[in-house]
Amino acid sequence: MNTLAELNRDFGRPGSIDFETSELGGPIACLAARGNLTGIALQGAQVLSWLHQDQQQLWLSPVSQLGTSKPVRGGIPVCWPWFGPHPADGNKPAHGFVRTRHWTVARTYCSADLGTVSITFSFATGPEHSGLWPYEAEVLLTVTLGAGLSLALETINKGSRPLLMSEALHTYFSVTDIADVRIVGLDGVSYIDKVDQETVKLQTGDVVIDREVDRIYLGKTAIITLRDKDRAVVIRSQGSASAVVWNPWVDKTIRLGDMGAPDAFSDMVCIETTNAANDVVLLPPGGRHVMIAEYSVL
Ligand code: TA6
Repeated sequence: MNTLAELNRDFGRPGSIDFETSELGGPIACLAARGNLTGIALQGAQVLSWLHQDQQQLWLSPVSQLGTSKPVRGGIPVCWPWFGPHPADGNKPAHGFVRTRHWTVARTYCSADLGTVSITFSFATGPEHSGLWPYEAEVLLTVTLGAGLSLALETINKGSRPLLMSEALHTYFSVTDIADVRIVGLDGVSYIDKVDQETVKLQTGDVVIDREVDRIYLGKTAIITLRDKDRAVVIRSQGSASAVVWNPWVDKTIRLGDMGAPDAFSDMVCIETTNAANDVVLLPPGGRHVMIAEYSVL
C-alpha cells in the first residue's frame, strides 16, 4: 500500500488533488475544482463528502470509522459485484465485498484550467477472493469533480468465462428534513417493494418518504431529481436500468445501530444508481460494462 508521500508524488497536484489522512482514520484523496470539494477514501473507493458551493450534499454517519471490518455508513458506497444480499449464500457480505477493501490509485487528471479534476481507483479480483466470487475481474471507479460530481463504475471481465454481476452506487444524500423531500422522475415506473414482501407496484406521482422505504425501481430511471427544501439535485445515469430509493425510518435506524442518532433518518435519503434485481449484467470474457451517475445541484 502506497504511503501518502508516494501517492502525492505519483498522483497529486497540490491544491487540486491531495492525499491525506481522513478524520475517519484512513487515507483519502481530496479533489478541489471550481470551489467544490470531494473526499474519497481509498477503502472501498468510497466518496465520503461532496461540498458544492460550501454546502455538504452527502450524508455521513458521525459514528463510522475507516479501517474496521464494517462498511462506512454514508457517502457513496460501491456495492459490487452483487447488490443486496448474496443471491445464493447469506453468509457472504451484503452488497458485495469491495466496499471494505483497499483500492489502488490507477490515475489522476487535471484540466489545464483546473476546472475539472478526476481520479480513478482500481480493484482486481483473483484467486484470493474465489471463496467470495469465483471470477477474475477488474473494477474501476472514476470520480470526476467540476461543476458537478460524476462517478463511472467500470467492470472488466478478465477471465475465460462469462460473469454475471449486479452493482450499485449507493448514494446517501443529506436532506434538510425528510418530510419535505420529493423524488421526481419515477412516476409510472414499476418497483419491487422490499418492505412489502417484494410485491411489484407502480409509482404514481413523486416519491415521498413518510415510513421505511426500500424500493428497486425498474425501467425508466435515467433522470431522477431530489427536491429538498432549499435545493434540488439532478441524478443522470447511464448503463443502468434500475434505481433504489431507501430510507430506514425509525425502527430500522435503531436496528442498524450505526446511523449516529435515532432520528438520523430524517436527515438523509438514498437514491442509488444500480444494476439490480433483474437488471443484472452478463459480461463475456474480455467484456466491459460502465455504469455512470452524474450529480448536479440546482
Ligand atoms: O439499498 C437499500 C439497501 O439494500 C437496504 O435494504 C439496506 O440494507 C441498505 O441497502 C443498507 O445496506 P448496508 O449493508 O449498507 O447496511
